[in-house]
This record gives sequence, C-alpha cells and structure tokens, in this order.
Amino acid sequence: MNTHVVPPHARHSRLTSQDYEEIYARSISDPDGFWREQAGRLDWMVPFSTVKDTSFAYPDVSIRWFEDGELNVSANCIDRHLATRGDQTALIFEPDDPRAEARHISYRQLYDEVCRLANVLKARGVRKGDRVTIYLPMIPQAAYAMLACARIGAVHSVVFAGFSPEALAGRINDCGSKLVITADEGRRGGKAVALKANVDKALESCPDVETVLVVSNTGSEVAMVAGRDLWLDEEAAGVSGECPPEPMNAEDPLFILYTSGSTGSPKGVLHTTGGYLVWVSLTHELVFDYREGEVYWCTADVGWVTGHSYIVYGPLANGAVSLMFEGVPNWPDPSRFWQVVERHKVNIFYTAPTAIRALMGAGAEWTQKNDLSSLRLLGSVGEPINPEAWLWYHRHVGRERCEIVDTWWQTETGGFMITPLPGAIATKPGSATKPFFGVKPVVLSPEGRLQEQVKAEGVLAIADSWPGQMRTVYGDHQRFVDTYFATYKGYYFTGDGCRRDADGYYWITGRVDDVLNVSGHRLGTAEVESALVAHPKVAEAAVVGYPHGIKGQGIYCYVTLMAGEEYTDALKDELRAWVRKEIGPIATPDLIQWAPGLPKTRSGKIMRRILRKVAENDFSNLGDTSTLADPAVVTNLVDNRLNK
Ligand code: 6R9
Repeated sequence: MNTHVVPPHARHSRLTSQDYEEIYARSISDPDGFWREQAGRLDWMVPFSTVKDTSFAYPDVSIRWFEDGELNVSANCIDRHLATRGDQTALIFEPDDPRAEARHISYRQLYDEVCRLANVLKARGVRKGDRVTIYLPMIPQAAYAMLACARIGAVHSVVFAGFSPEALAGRINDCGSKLVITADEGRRGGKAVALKANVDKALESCPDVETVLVVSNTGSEVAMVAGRDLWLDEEAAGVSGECPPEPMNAEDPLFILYTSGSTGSPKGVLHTTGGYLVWVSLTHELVFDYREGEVYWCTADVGWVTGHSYIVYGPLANGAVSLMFEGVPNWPDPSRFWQVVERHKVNIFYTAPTAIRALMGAGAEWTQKNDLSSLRLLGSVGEPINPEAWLWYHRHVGRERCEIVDTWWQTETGGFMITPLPGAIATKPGSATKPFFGVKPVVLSPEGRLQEQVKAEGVLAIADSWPGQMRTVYGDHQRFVDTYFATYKGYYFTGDGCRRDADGYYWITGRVDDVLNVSGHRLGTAEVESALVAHPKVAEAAVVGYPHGIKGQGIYCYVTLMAGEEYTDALKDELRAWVRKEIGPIATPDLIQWAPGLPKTRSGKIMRRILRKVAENDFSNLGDTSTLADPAVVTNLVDNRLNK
C-alpha cells in the first residue's frame, strides 16, 4: 500500500506540527480548561459554569457539556455577524441547471428569511421542543428552515429528499412532528422529484401532522389540502421580519437525524445545542483552515449529517461563505463540479470518495476544461478513500498544490474526529491521520483488549466524551446505551475497524461487520477494494465475504470497469494476480463478478448487506432495499450471480 508522505503546504501554517502536539496534549490533560476557552468562540446568553459532566460507564451513560449555559444557534450563525458582515454573502446557491442564475444570500437577507419563517412556524403553533420535519431539496430554504427551528427552539428532523414516502412517514411518526416543510418539486440532474406528492402519500399514514408548508421551487402545479397545506412565500409575506432568538439551554435538543445501523429501523440520532455548535464551528475553522471571505463548498446534501454540520452550522457559525449546490457531479457532463469551482472561485472543496471515483472513471480530461486555480484545500468524507482516488484527486483536481483533508467522523460524532490539520499533520494517502483536539481514540481487539502499542489493529473506539457527541437516540435512550456502550464497556464503540501505524496514524478499514476472515487472516474489505481500484481499468469495486468450505470465508469481488473497457475472463485473471501482488496471496480474490453498477444508498454508500446476500447465493432475504438509489442494479447482480 502506498504510504508516501505528502509534505504540508507551506501556506498552511496556521498551526505547526508542534502546535498540534502541544494543543492536543493539553486538550486531553485538561479538557475543562481547554473547552472552556474554545466555547468562548460562541455568543452565550447565559455563561456556563460547568464544562464537562460525562460518563461512558455502562449502563449509566450520560453526556452533558456546558450544561447551565444558554445560547441560541441561529443567533450565533446569523445575528452576531450582522454588524461586521451583514452585506457579505452567507450562502451561494448554484442551481441544478447550469444555465440558471446562481444566487447570493447575504447574512442580512438570511436574517430576514429565517426570522420570517420562524414567525410562520410560531403562527402555526410550533413551540420550543416541538419537532418539525424538513423534506426539502438542496435549496436555500432548507438552511432557512433549519435555522428557523433553531431560532424558536423547535427540533428539526431533516429527511433526505431522495427518501420514499414510506421512509418519510416512518421518520415523521417516530419523532411526532406536527408540521412538515417541503417544496412542490426538487430538481437533480435535469429530473424533477415530486416532493409534495411524496409528502401527500406519506401523510396518509401520519395522522398527527396538522400543517404542511410548501416552498414554490419549480412552480409546478401541486395539490393543496385546504386547512393543512400553505405556500411558504404567502405566509412569510404576512409576518414580521424580526423574531427574537429563544434562549436555549446548552443541552436542549437542536436536531434529530435518522441514520441506519446494522440492525433495526433507523435511529433518531439526537444532537444538542451548545457542545454541537462549539464542535462544528471549531472543526470547520481549523480543519479547513478557513479564512475570512473564502468560498467554501461542501457537496453533501443537507439531508445527511455532513450537510448539517459542514454546509449549515459550522460554516455559518464562522461567518463563512457556504456554497449550496442543487445538482449532481455528472450532469450535464462530468465537468459540472469544476464549472462550479470556476464560476464561484471556490477555495475549499469537500466531497466524497464515491464522487471522486465516478469522476475518475469518466476520465481526467474532464478536470482540464476549467480554471481550478482558486482551489486551496480539498476534503474527503463518507468512506475510506483508496490511495488511488486520493492521488487522482490530488493530481487532477488539486493539481498537486492543494492539501487533502480526509475527515473521519459519523452522524453520531457530530463533526470531525480523526482528520489532518493543514500544515500541522502531514498526510498519507488513504489515512485520516490523527485525532482532533479532545478526541481520545483507542484500538481494541475484537474481544475488547486495549491495544497499547502504537502499531495496532482492531476496532476503533473512543475513550472519553467530546462536545459534539450525540446525546441519545430520540425516544429510546436504552438503544443508545446498548448500541454504542454495551459491547466495549467504558468506551464509545464506533462500529469501524482501523489500523494505527508506527507513526500513530489511523487508517479506517471500514465497518467491522465488513471485516473478512480468510483462512484465519483478518482482511479489510476496503484494502482489497483499494487494490482493485488501483488497477487502471477498474472504476469501482466492492468486496464482501462469502462462506467458503476450506477458508471459512472467501473473497467475493464486485467490479465495475472504466468506461469503454471490455469485461473479459482474461481480465479477471489479471485482477486476481494484481490483488495478490498489491496485498499478498491471502487477499487473492476467490470470485470476481462484473458489476455494471453497485447497489448504493442515495448518499452514495455501497450497501454491502445486499452484496453479501447475493454473494452468499441468498436471494430470498435481501432485506430492506427501500433506501437504494437504483433498485434495478440489484436485479442485474442477482441475474449475473456467479455459479448461481
Ligand atoms: C460523516 C459520515 C459514518 C461512517 C463511518 C465510517 C465511514 C466516514 C470516513 C469513513 C473512512 C473517512 N466514514 N468518513 N471511513 N474514512 N474519512 O459519513 O457519517 O453517514 O454516519 O457514516 O462512514 O464507516 O462509521 P455517516
């Protein structure tokens, strides 16, 4: 595996490596002092006296930060910037259609929009603590809606606009929302998404919803239910543009975000007010080395945690210019991202490995058509980035000038946990590098033995609380305790496997349920995938285990080739030899299945559960496929299952 060190860029010298070591050591030895200082970056209405009151001791897990302080997230993201940067752009909106005009929303405009929407919510009876479901496309109103809830102390639950009516209904009912905010339609890659129609369908099984606020987005005609459905614009025009921010306790809920675990229905991950905002604001500033006035673009959807923390809350708390993009990377063509970078002179660009690999598959020539000289820093999130994709990103997008921050974190962690700090931590392609301040990662053996030596391999757990941590599973605290704190007592269990190298760098190997055991050798599926995609003809690969008479588990590989490559048996042999060479004989693929497409969630994560079932020849029980972006992919995989 490629482990060469890319030296930090000389310009990024906000922190040196010595600073990192010193500050990190202090954040661990004196968390109270350290976080007391860091929390000063926010405006508090009532100052806190205690900083940290947390315990991971099973079963009495409790997590409280800054617990007697009061503040308002919306005031921190908007009001406090008005005096100095009221006319500065807060959000740039780049629509799906490249011919449509982009919009710039200043902090002052944001204030007006958020106050009005907050007053509309109040007029419809929404009070502090009530839940509001947001089902919107990537349009500025999504950010307004989140901030309006925060302003009045309502708890938002954003549901990704790609989810089905069934999934939406389940999430509305689980948290008991009485109000839903949606749009007539969304647009993605030139296609319309019938959001209002989906809401109507969902509400057939949500008897408690009293109000639906509808954003007129595409202007298409939609059915409106009298007394229940209201056009947001009309309502907002009739209310005041001033709405005082509600003083919130630091531990009052800010939002719920549903996320899938390895079992059961999606969990409502609950984040609170003070610790979360300190965490996302500090990490956004330091990890992206954000500087006043820079244009920052995170390509995630607001329906996922990355959109919450790093499109809306972190950047706006820092007074940044945050770009929201409605479209997709490959429409109308694979240069779409780079057109946007050129158009808005983007300085910091944050995306997912799956997008990078897709663009890599389309060919590097698509990165050559636009001026990318504004780019200064690149980021990656969502899954382990294979060194091949990392280097492609570095070369073709960053033109070898930009550092890459590979940020490991989770919905549950609120923000970055293991990540490079530009200038302070030298990167290695494929490694998320080192813990952020205050984060105490540990490597445990699968049986739970603490691996004290530096070079180690096992499961990744966290030994102590950090301010951005989730506080509970909404409505089911026991599930929170059981999911994260029962397996390894005294630790927060991440569900990920990892390797720590001799330099203390962390390499996330993927979810531990994906670890293979081949003839007694442990092997990360990500390692094999990384090796496969390092082959010039391979665009994407997913590897799972399947029952093997002799080895215990065999290695089953699904492989997608680069556009124009031929799917031949000779190439399968070549790939087997290739992986053997890249990792070693134990990693030699047993079976390779050509896969013109891989089953992915709408956020781009490969659904390994399905791949494992297909590999196991078990088609009867493919489980819940409702979150798939393209269900036809599965039919194709089943039809082409090897030795079926
Ligand atoms: C932010 C986000 C969390 C899971 C996590 C891990 C994987 C995320 C990663 C990464 C390796 C990275 N993951 N970032 N793996 N390197 N830089 O994606 O949250 O959707 O909750 O997913 O994603 O497996 O446990 P979420």
